Amino acid sequence: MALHDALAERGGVWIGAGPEPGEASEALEVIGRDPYVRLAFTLTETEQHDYYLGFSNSVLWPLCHRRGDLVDLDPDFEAAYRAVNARLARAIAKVLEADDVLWVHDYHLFPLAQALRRLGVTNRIGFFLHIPFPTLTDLAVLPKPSDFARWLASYNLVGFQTRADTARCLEMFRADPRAEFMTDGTVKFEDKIVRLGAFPIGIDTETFARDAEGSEESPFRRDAPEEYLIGVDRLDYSKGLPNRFNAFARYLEERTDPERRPCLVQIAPPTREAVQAYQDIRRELEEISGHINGAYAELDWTPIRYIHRAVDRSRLARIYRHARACLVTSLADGMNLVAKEYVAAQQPDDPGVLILSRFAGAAEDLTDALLVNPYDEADIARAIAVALDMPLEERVDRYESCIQAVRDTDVRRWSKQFLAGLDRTLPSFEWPKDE
Ligand code: ADQ
Repeated sequence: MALHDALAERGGVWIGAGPEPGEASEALEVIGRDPYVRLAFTLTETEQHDYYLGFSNSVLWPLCHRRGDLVDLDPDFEAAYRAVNARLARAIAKVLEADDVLWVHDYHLFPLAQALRRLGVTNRIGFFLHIPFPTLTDLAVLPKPSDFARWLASYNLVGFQTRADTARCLEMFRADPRAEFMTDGTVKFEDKIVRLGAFPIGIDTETFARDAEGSEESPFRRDAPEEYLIGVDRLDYSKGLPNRFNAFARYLEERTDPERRPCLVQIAPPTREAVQAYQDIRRELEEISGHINGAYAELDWTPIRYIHRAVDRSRLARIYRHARACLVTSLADGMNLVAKEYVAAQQPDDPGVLILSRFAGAAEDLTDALLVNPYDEADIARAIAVALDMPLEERVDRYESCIQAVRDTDVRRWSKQFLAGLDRTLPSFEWPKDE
């Protein structure tokens, strides 16, 4: 959505992986022209397995989300990752024009700029990392952790979600004797100069708020739970769903008024189901929710409604609006847009309460949410009790602070600030060669 708006406004070309695996090709295929040109590159079946599910989602994703135990160091994965980035670079180099600016997104493409520079590409290239940047200890899980510095230094500008991510990346460069810190805040690495910075991503706040207002009727057609909390996450082990469910059970166990029967509505569509860790988390959650419903349900009350599929966005906005609280309990998360969507969807004169993990990037900005330690189920259970009993005045105060932070990081501002920052960096053909 963010990039769609930026491209439609500024003009440009979108390049991404095609929807289906096919034959490896050195060319990009036009898959759309309106409102901007879209080009696709094709992954083969093997690359889909080794590059996408393999190195991207079974090495880099767990590594960046502090799950070194889930990293699969199959050498074929690493080889496919390098090969796909090199082939994509060749395909892009063929269509790139002299004054084009490239904006590369996310962990699937860390080495793309290095591969492009090797082909002689001197255009400005920016990179935005949507997920957390790893610590030095996390990086040490990789066979060649020092690659990261070279990959990143090939960009002109590297953007992170938070100041904490930026600090971790600086720490990586600080630990590398090849890096030098320049007085203008950039990092010189071998013959390259890179600028690093935090560009917290956001949502289209006004559109989301409008969608939420759409209709005052309940988003549930019938049989609406009277008082509910909402959770919306891709079904991913980084999102802290087992601890959320267990904390909710703990809240139910400890509540002083047994007549109070809130419901946790959890919407969690499956992703990356070919990866074992995702099959495991799905099974674990089904067991926990079945167990909790078995223990606490009454004939007219189901404590956890667990919906295992995607929900239409405007309906989602209304579900947020009617929820008394939203639970975001990620163990690690780049930003977490659900937190911002929930705030944007609230009714200003009677808002719900955001319960937010300290380990989600969003906690750096939404400091007046109810911040919790997601590893501490008692802490989350306490926050649920506090949220459900919070007086109106405090809810409004917290909401006003949070909505301000959501507006300040609106997605349009995010893309404008990043691209303006990239435009200000030195084009690479002006890089000082020797000093
Ligand atoms: P994700 O890990 O996917 O994104 P998040 O930021 O929460 O996490 O974004 C999920 C999006 O999908 C939200 O817009 C949400 O509304 C939507 N969504 C989730 N479940 C849905 C459902 N069942 N039906 C409909 N919509 C659903 C990665 C990083 C994050 C970072 C984003 C953006 O992991 O940390 O915030 O990129 O940079």
